[in-house]
Amino acid sequence: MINLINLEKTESTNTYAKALLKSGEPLRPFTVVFAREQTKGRGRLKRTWESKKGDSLCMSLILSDTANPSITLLSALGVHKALREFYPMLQIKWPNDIIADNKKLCGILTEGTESGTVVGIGINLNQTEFCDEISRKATSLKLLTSNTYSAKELCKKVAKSVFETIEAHKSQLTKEALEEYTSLCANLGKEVLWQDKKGIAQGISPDGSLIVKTQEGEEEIRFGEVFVNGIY
Ligand code: BTX
Repeated sequence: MINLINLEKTESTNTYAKALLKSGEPLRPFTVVFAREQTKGRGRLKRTWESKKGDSLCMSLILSDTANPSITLLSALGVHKALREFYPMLQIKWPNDIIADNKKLCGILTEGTESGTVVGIGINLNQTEFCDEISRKATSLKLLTSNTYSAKELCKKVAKSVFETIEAHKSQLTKEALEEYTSLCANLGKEVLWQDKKGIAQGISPDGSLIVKTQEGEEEIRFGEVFVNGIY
């Protein structure tokens, strides 16, 4: 089912996937770009994503949908489903970090183009240490389970799960998807800080926004970054 584009080394699987979409070259359904080594991994808001050959999973799914918050949240559900069989106590930090023990195991970068959407997924697999900048906030499957993982094998499993999740919900944040997401969301009930505001996260709205109760009333955060007290 999966059409795997297997690269030895690339700057960023998201950049590669976006170039493929832009080229107009016909792409088979369920195409995934996988790289054993990524040299310029990107996070959200121009941040960098650290990865190491053999220890990290770097992959990008290509979808024909236009980018929207539903895709972002459904992707997190799909990754969660694939990874929880290895470590059940995983949560999602809104909008789409997969976390364990309040540390980041996986980051997802969704980028829209005129002809489709790229869902870039970075998972820490076999690292036992991280660089100083992220050592307090990152974890890996190996640190959590003491096992070692094959990036390519896991890529196929994660890709299948994310494509299936998006298909099952027809690319929409359905009532069932919203319920599942809400049950896994680590933000809820916690104090969150964003821009210069703070409040308590109450829930997720049907359009995927984070609902926060502040002293002034209820606010919906549509996108961006929130800091959650107690989570990295
Ligand atoms: P983000 O902006 O939420 O996370 C980036 C931030 O997370 C960094 O500023 C740093 O503090 C921290 N960080 C960096 N590397 C790691 C890591 N390995 N583990 C934990 N924390 C880290 C999240 O962005 C989206 C990341 C997507 C990465 C994939 S990899 C395949 C694809 N290609 C590509 O260039 N990006 C995506």
